[in-house]
Amino acid sequence: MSGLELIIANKKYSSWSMRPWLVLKTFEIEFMETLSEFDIPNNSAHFIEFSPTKKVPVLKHEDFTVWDSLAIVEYLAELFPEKNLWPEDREQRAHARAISCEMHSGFLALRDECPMNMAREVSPLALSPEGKRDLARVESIWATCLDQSGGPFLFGRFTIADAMFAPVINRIEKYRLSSSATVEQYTTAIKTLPAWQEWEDAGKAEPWICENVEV
Ligand SMILES: N[C@@H](CCC(=O)N[C@@H](CS)C(=O)NCC(=O)O)C(=O)O
Repeated sequence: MSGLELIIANKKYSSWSMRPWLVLKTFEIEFMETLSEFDIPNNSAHFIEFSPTKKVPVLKHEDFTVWDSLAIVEYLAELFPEKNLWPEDREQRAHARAISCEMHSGFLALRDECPMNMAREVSPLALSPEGKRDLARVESIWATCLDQSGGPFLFGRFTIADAMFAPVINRIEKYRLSSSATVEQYTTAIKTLPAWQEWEDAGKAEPWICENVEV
């Protein structure tokens, strides 16, 4: 099936764009990619041309538009039921949805203090107490899932839940936030995904710098 277009922003910085992009690539779903650069001085006002929220990602399916990363991946899961983008087991699927929703609506301190940045030089950053709590919760989610599934991904094979958490791998690496065994194990799984490598390489090659998120 074609007719899908994913509109994203800079691969260096746009963690919400990365999530559905990783799902599309990893599940080998054909799509067209359109990158619309951030325009920070003008508050990315041009995003309104394709996004009702003025935010990315946006998925266009012929003349239908879905915005918001989680709604997009849910739409893809319905469009391609045979690909099992969520775990097949009902309880695991509910678990995967619960942690994906937790990621989508939470971890604000961790996300604010350590913006995703594919090209950042690795250098340590001291998290606030709230940031540390967020990180501890993420690590506990990963440890529980990997223990239960046996890895290498949260539910054994790659699912939407992994895409939702993938940008945290960049944050942990670039800001040297943790070297726990769980993080190391999960980092290896995520970073060996061909889709991750493709995104990271493209992000590193981008010439645009957004000073406001260069921490
Ligand atoms: N809840 C939204 C968040 C989207 C979002 O914040 N996207 C950022 C880029 S990663 C954006 O478009 N920022 C532009 C702006 O806020 O002006 C989602 O999950 O898609």
